[in-house]
Amino acid sequence: VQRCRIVAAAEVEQSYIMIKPDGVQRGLVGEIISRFEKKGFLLKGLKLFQCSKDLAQEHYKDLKDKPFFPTLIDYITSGPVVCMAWEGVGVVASARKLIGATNPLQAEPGTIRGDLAVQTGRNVVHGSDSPDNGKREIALWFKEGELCEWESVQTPWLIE
Ligand code: IDP
Ligand code: MG
Repeated sequence: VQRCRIVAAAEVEQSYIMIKPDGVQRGLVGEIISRFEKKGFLLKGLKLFQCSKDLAQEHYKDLKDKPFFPTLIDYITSGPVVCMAWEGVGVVASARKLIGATNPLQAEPGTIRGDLAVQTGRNVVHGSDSPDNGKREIALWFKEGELCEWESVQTPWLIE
């Protein structure tokens, strides 16, 4: 309630964050979720999910002409992923910083990929690259009714 009073709705964005199958297999789910929780963003949706090839191809449609596209689709569909919708002012760009560069060897220490991965083809997590793509991806991965409308008791202690 307080957040709505002090932050214009237009400024609030959502980012689609996904822990990829390697992150799930390597037991990094808690570690990765924890980084977004501790930063102070609001979790609006969360599920463990085995995605189809069609969904993976739709999600990554901008990359369909890349040589690595078939192996990317195999990777993303190789096991369950954790789908998340995170909300907050500036969450899209901030999540990209928390995640780090696409190539984990170039990602800064302190970022998720910089700390937890070594190869682009196994870079443990996805984050939307724009607010529009955040909306598109959340609509793609979550069904009606799967997101929760709620307010965190922490909000007045995060936003003045
Ligand atoms: P991003 O995930 O940092 O936004 P994108 O360029 O959008 O990076 O690529 C999407 C995903 O495709 C990457 O996270 C990675 O899993 C995979 N990918 C990108 N480039 C390569 C590559 O050169 N080889 C193998 N996989 C790649
Ligand atoms: Mg991308």
